[in-house]
Amino acid sequence: MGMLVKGTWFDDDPLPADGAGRFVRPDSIFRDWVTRDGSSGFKAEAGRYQLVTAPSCPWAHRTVLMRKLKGLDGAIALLESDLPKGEGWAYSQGFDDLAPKGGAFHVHQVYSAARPDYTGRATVPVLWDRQSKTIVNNESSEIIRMLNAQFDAFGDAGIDLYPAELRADIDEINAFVYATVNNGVYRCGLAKSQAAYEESFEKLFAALDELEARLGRQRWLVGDRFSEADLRLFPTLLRFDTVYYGLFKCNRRRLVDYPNLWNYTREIFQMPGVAETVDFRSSWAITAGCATSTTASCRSGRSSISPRRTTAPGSPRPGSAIPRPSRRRFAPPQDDVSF
Ligand SMILES: N[C@@H](CCC(=O)N[C@@H](CS)C(=O)NCC(=O)O)C(=O)O
Repeated sequence: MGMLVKGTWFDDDPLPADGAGRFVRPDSIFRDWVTRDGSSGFKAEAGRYQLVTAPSCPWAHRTVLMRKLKGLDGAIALLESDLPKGEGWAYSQGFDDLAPKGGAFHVHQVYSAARPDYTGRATVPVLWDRQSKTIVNNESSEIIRMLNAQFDAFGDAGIDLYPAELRADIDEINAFVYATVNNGVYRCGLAKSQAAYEESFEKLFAALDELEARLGRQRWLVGDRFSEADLRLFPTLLRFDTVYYGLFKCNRRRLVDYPNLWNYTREIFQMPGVAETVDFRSSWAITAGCATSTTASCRSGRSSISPRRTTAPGSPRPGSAIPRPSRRRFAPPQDDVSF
C-alpha cells in the first residue's frame, strides 16, 4: 500500500498487527474541527473546504453520504479517486495549487502539503482547508459530525442525524458496530494468524446475528428514525457480499442470507441521493488492489503461503444457493489491500 516517511513516499509498509497477529488500525492524525463560529480556527464557509475521498473506501463513503444527505454538494467540493492506485489513492486532477505530477495527483500530496515531514499512511477521507492550506481532519467519524452540525447555514438544517436525545444510544451502538463490523471485516481480512482471524470472524457473525434480531424489532438501529448509526453501518453492509465475503473471507453467511439486514440495506440504498454515492465495481476492484477500477485482473499477493480457501462466491443474488465453505478458511492477507 505504501506510506509517507518524513514527507517522502515509500511503496512498502508493514501491515500493522499486534503480537497475536490481530490487525491494529492506526489512529488518524489530523483532528481539528470546523465550527460554525470559527472559534476552532476553521470557520464553516461555503467553498472553503475540499473533501478528498475514494469510492471504494467505506470510511470515505460515510462522509460522501453525509455530504449528500445534508445537501452540502454546493458548499463542500468533492474529489474522488478515479485512477488505479499507484502511490496510494490517485486522481486525474488535483485542486487549487495541488496539481498532478507525472500524470496523476495522489492523496499523499495533500498530506505532505499539510505537513512536509509527515510520516504515516495517506488515507481517505481527508477534509482540506483551502484557505489555510492544511488538513483539518482525516477521521471519518469526526468529519461526519462536522458535516451534520456545523454547515447548516449552507445545507439542510432540518436534517440532524445525531440529535441530542439519541446521542448516548448512537454512541453505544456505534462503538459495537465499529469494533465488530466496520473494522471487524478488516480484522478478518487482514489478520496475520488463524487464531486472530477466527476470533474476529466469530465476533463479526455474532454481531450480525444481533443486528439482525434488533432490526426484527425496530426499523432503524436507534429510535424510530434514520440516524448516524445507520449511516455508519450501511457502507460496510453494502460491500459485504461483493467485497468482504470473498476478499476478506467473511464467509459464514452473505448479507442476503439475513432478511432484516438485507431489507434494511436496500431501504437505505433507495433513500434519495444514496444510490448516487455508490460504485460497486470500483469498491471491489480497488479494495482488492486491482490494476484498474474496471477490470478484474488483480496483482497477486506476494505471500509465499497458499490460501486454503476453496469456495469463491458468485455474484450474490437474493435467495440464490451457492456452495458454502464447510469451515472457515484463513489465508494470509494480500499486501496491497486497502484498509
Ligand atoms: N480511521 C480512518 C480510516 C481511513 C482509512 O483507513 N482509509 C483507507 C481506505 S478504506 C485508506 O485510505 N488507506 C490507505 C490506502 O489504502 O492507501 C477513518 O475512518 O477516516
